Amino acid sequence: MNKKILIIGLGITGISCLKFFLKKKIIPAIMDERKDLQFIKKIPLYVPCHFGSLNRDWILNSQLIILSPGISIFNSLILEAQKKNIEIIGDIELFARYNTTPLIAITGTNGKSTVTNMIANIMEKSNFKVSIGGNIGYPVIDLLSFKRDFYILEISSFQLETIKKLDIYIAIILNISQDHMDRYPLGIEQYRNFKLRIYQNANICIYNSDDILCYPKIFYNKKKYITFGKFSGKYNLSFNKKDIYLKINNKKIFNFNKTKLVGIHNYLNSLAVLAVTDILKISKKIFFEKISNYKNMDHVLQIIHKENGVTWINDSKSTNISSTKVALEYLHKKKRIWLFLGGYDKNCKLYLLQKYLQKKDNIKIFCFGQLSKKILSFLPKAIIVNTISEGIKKIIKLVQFGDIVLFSPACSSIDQFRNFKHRGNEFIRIVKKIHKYK
Ligand code: UMA
Repeated sequence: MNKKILIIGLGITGISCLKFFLKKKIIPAIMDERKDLQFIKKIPLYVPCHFGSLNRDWILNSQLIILSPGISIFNSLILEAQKKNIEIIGDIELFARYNTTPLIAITGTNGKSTVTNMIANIMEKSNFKVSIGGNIGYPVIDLLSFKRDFYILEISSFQLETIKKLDIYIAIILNISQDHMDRYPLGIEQYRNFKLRIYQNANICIYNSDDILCYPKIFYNKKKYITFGKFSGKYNLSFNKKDIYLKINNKKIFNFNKTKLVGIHNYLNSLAVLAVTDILKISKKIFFEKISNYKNMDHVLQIIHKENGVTWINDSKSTNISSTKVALEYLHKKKRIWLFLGGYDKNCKLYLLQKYLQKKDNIKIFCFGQLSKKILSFLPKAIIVNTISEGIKKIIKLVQFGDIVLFSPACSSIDQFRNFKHRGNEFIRIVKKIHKYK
């Protein structure tokens, strides 16, 4: 490759791409708007670096740009480069150009990481060699060094912005709702259009047939389509008094109440997983066994402390409204909930929570971060705190036996934290510390 290559963004994606090129004896230039990158000293001196801003000359004089997902293709300099016909791709497209391993790829507003993990667990148990990667936190380029039967990728809308031809064996869209509206000024349809790109070169498309936004815009004869949903689809649910059954083509085959899996959202996730395992002809016995014992990921409805009848729950993975609603639906059974909301403004219709929260008694709201004043404007009874530590200290004096403290912010974390994991770990650390020295 004799092109002048520029990598923009030196987070885990940019670094993985830099390593990939250097291994191939190709020297790209690198650029990041931050100056204080910790690992600058580790970058070989012969790699041209520009830090502290986006350098227009470098961008417009490059021939191939590898854009990190955190930087929008609608950035004005990137648009200028596009007009000059400079090729712009992301790490997923770069990976696709070298990959020969079949892919299972999952997108959706919520549940992607859970479904990625569930599929991997079941396939491993069935003796497939698999690795997971993508938005779940492992850059896809790193997967190329592992020989596997399948790679299972979690792919975000940001990553789908820069794909050109990504051959996928099975592509899944779990659900689509308001998220990242700061990045998509034209609204949810624009966000949806990027999500739908996952179907472009997929052999089999699995989608949620209760959610119209997940439907492909065009159906092709050469592709296979499989549906799942709470009420509709080949794989769906049936409610019978307290029991909730998994049905295939209207035939009950499994009672979710006999498992440790909790929440309708997880039952729906497992329907998509079953569709995949059926394609791969994995036995239902393995599916049932793995699903029955599935434990939530860290930062998803994670019980972190119980004391004096009060349960403290970390749900920091909730970075949008629908995910917080899922948490409240699951927990709100006549218990009083102390809810932490807030963070970075993604221009999503956060006020939609107002109608939902007003219907529920017994929810006390503490808000923090960049969005706290906005939250107060539509939830006037909310209490603003400067830090989560301040909120925890206040709540600990007010809670009573049976209460739940839920950290499910409904917003992105990047105003105060590195990411949702950093935010969740801080919540856990402070809750534990305050209880210890109480
Ligand atoms: N940067 C700029 N200018 C910008 C934005 C970022 O220079 O306008 C620089 C930053 O200074 C930083 C670097 O770019 O040094 C960060 O790059 P990045 O934001 O693309 O982050 P990575 O570390 O490469 O992580 C990315 C994904 N991050 C985002 O999409 C924001 C990770 O998803 C993903 O796990 C990782 O690639 C591996 O694929 C995180 C995420 O928040 C978890 N995803 C969003 C979500 O799930 O809602 C989509």
